[in-house]
This record gives sequence, structure tokens and C-alpha cells, in this order.
Amino acid sequence: RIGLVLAGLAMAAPASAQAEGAAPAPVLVSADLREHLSLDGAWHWSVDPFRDGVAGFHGGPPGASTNRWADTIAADVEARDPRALFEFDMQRSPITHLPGSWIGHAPEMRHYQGLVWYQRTFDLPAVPRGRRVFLRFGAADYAAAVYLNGKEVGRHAGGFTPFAFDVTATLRPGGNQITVGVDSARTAESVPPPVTDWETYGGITRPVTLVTVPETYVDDAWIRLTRDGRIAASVRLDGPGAADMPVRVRIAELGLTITGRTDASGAWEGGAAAPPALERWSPERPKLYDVRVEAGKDVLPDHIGFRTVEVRGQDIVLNGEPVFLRGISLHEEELGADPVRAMTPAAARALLTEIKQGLNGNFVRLAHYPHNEVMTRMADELGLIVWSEVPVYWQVDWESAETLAGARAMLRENILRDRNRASIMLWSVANETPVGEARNRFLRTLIGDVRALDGSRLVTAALLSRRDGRINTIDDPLAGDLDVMAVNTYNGWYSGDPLASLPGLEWRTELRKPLIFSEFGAGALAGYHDAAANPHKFSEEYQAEYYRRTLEMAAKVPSLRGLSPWLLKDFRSPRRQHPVYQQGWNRKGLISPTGARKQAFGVLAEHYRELAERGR
Ligand code: GCB
Repeated sequence: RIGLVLAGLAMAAPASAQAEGAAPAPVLVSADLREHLSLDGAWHWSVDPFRDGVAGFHGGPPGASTNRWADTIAADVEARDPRALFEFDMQRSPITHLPGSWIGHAPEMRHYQGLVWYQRTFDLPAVPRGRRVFLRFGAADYAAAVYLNGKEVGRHAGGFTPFAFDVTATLRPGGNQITVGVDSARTAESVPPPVTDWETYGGITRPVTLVTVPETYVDDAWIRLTRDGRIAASVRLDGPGAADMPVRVRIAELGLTITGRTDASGAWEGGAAAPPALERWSPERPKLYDVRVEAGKDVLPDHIGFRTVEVRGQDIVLNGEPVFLRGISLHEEELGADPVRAMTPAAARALLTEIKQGLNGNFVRLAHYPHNEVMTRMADELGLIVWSEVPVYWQVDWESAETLAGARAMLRENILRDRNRASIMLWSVANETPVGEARNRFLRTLIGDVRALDGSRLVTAALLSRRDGRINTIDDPLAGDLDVMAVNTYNGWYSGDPLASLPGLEWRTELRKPLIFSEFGAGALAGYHDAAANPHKFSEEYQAEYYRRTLEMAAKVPSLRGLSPWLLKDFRSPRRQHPVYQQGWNRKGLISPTGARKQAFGVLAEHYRELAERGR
């Protein structure tokens, strides 16, 4: 299957592979703030369930009549030869608006998993000498093969991280044609695996842009406040002049300029004492500074907050003060009756404002994969601490080198994309994975990667616990490798415990570390009420009482330093097909798909108001 081929090819070493040459995949950090041409908007699309556009019926290359990416316009050929055979015609295929999952393109696409072709044309003047142009995708779910003017420019696997290809030499002055094959099929080797508890949202779900930079440019820049009070900069240039080039980091508002020179590989590490006037980023005052990284002809602008994060004993410490994380989990799904995972700044603002102002929260768990970059930028701006994770979820193939390579690539792409976001405090490497030797090895490799890429933040993972009567025990050996322990717990929902018994449950662990309840929750269909003393599951009353009792239980756990219940908004999940209560949605949201608040919303908001008043 080509899904395998696409995923296999792209996953082999780096998740992004240039078709020609072995140049490392560009990071293009903060590409969203660079000069770019948006390729969002109208694209043709064509479904290809048997993947005829990538292989002929005996294998081998596709025939001319089925090859959607060739630089041919069916209408032009037909004008010359009216009998020419085409079994597709991208230019006359239906049009949709990207970004957004294909589940919204047409009713018959609702449950489609497989290959879909996209194509559009655009005009461009000649690329000026001394400039480079990258074709960048915010994300395509799951595997993508990208063709420009009939030539393959690269592939990528993994549905939630950005990728870019240098297309300077492939662009032509005037008309250009871009074709993308996106295959949502997941295999036993993919991350996440085929079975999850959320909608796959196949397609091009994040912006497509042409980003223009000078020939030698700042590919990666990481500017942060260290725990010993320095503003540190790690910069990597790319291009013919990258070696031994002067670099400058300027923060005008602080009157700070840090200068240095790259080494032979184009890298530079520098720093300076943080000026006394530096105002630290916090949820209460999410101060961001305009930062410019300058090298040669390139100026990379960014908006960056400065703060420190650490663990002391059982405390999570932000800017030297213990903090309690008053949070909630969130999927990347916009409000509305028919979401297509088209996250805009406005949609992100609406969701995060519900957490910040509605729930009195200071924390969000962005589950279960890297979210759209507009989300982490918005968290920076609004002042919400973020848990960011990769979709190593439930049961992936722990023994597979390909799976591990894919997970590492995603983790790396996520961290490199977002290391400058002050809001992110925790990188999580896994969710509810079954304990075992191969799994422990796999996750320890990821933990090592996080520490190598970003030692300034905390590492966590959402674990499972063991239950024996009233006692819940956290004895997952992985907990010892984490800075912050986290567990998902559903006593009273998936178990038959009477709600009144929940406050009597106890938690045990041998480790002295901060603990977060990274999930707990109960389903409720908004508007379904049951006034009985012992309300029915799926009623708003059951959910509200479940929250009251679970929060009572949580208040007695001495090492608890944060909560991110499951979750803010109902979300689509193909696993949830109860015809009355679910209808294809996981109903554990505190708000309905269209934003109606359920009773439990008020319970959590009140709890968080009290915690905030007590300074927790
Ligand atoms: C979990 C998973 C989450 C599910 C949730 C549920 O533990 O981490 O992805 O959606 O439970 O609703 O069962």
C-alpha cells in the first residue's frame, strides 16, 4: 500500500526528506512571522482510494492517464488531441478551501481514510538573486508527497508538525503548479497508531506558505532565560555564508544586544546577564518582548517571553515561586457543529479564553499531539501554561525502529518549532502506554531527546495507575525518569464506583515528585438532565457530581500540583457511537461542540476560583 510506502519513505530517518540531495530538513523557526506568500484558499481536490496516482496496476510508476502530479494540464493536451485519455482532471476537479480536513469537502468524505490529491496554481515573479524560497506546510495528516511543476520536492510523515522544502530551483517565473498527495491511512508502525479516541482529520489542516529568506538565513534560533539568570541564545544559520558569520540578538525594549560569530558549522551559542528591568512572563502578566535575530542580510523577528521553570521537591516552580496548575485538556478542534480542524487565531482565542476567563484556569494540556502553532502563540499572549505532547498514544509498535524514528522526528519537530514559546512548561512523551521493557526503552529514548533538545523545561508523560480497593498506586517504572508524574484516572466513570465513594480513594507512590492528574472526566450530553438523587451517566448532573467528588478526592493528595481534567469541549471520536448520547462525539467536554456550558463547567470554575484566591 502506498500509505505504507509514503510513511515508510518519509519515516526512514528524518521525517522530512528532500527528494534530491541530503540537505538536513529546514527548521525555519518562527516561519509564521517571516515574509511569505500564503497558498491557502482555493485548491482542487480528487479522491484516489486505490492510489492509482502513485502506482500502476502492476506496481511501477502510474500511467500518464492517472498521474495527477505530472506537469500536464488535461485541457491543453485534449485541445491538441481530442482523443487523449485522462482518468482524472485536477483542473476541473471540485474546489475546496484549505487548510481544513477533507471530512468537510463533501458528505461522502466524512469517514474516508486514504489518499487525496490537491492541486493549485499560482503566479510568481522570478526569485531575486540571493534569495531562497521554501514551500512550508504547517501540517498534513498523515503522510504527504509534494510535487512542484511536475517534480517531487519532498515527503513528510506525521500529521501534526511543520515541514518545508527548498523550492528555489523548482519555481519558475510566471505560472507554477503545486500538487500534494495526502494519505491519512495509518499503519501498525505509525504514531499515533490506527486506533485512537479522536477523529483523524485527514488532509492539509494547517497553512501552506512560500517563505522567502536570504540565501544565508537564520534557520533556528532559541532565545530563553536560563535558571541562572542569563538570556541565552542558540542560533544556527543555513546557506553558503553560514560559517564564521557575525550574529546579533537584539531586544530593543531592554536595551540588550548579544553578539557573536558562528562556528564552522554555522552555529553560535551566546548569552548575557538578564537586565534587572526584565519582566518575567507569567499567566498573570504574560509579557512578551520583540526579539530580532540578525545575521548577514537576514532579520528574524519574534515575540518571546522570559521565565524559568523547575521542580523543587514536590513543587513545580515558575520564576522561583511554586505554582499550582489549574488546567484542562483540549483537542485541536474548533468550536462549531461541524469542525474540520481549521484552527485560526480567532478559534484558538475563543477556546483559550474559555479556559482563562471562564474557568479561572492558568494551564492547558494540548492533547494528544502538537497543536497548530496559532494555539501556542495564543497561549503565550493570553497567559496560559502549556503541556505539549506527541501522539505516542496507547499501543504503538515499541519494537519497530521505524516507529521510534517517526516518534523522535515528531518530538524534534515539535520542540524545534516551539522552544521559544514561554507558555510551554512541560513536554510530554506519551499517553496511557502499557508498561513493558520495550516500551520503557522507547520512551526513555524520547526522554533523552527532550533533555538534549531543551533542558530548560520539564519532562512528563500521562501514565496509568494500579487500583486495589481504595488504594491507587503509581508504580510505573517510567515515573522515575520524569520530572513531573502525571496520571489519567477515571474512577467513577469507567468503573462502577458510586460517586459518593470517590473522595475516599487514596493515592500512593514511592517517589517524591510533583503529580498532575492529567485526565479525569465523565461524559454528559449538553441539555440532558436527570434530577434523580442517583443521576444517570451522560446526564449533566452526573458529570457535575463526578467533578465535585473527584475534586474532593484530589484535594487530599499531598503531592498534587496540577489538574487537567478531560476536557474543555466535546470532540469527534469515531469510537463513540452511542445513538442517543454520543452520536460520534466523545461527550466528556465541559462545553458542547457549539460552546454551551454544562453544569460541571461551573463546578470546576468555582473550584479554580477558590484555588486562585488561596494563591494556588
Ligand atoms: C483517556 C485518553 C483520552 C480519551 C479518554 C476517554 O484516557 O487519554 O484520549 O479520550 O481517556 O474519554 O476515555
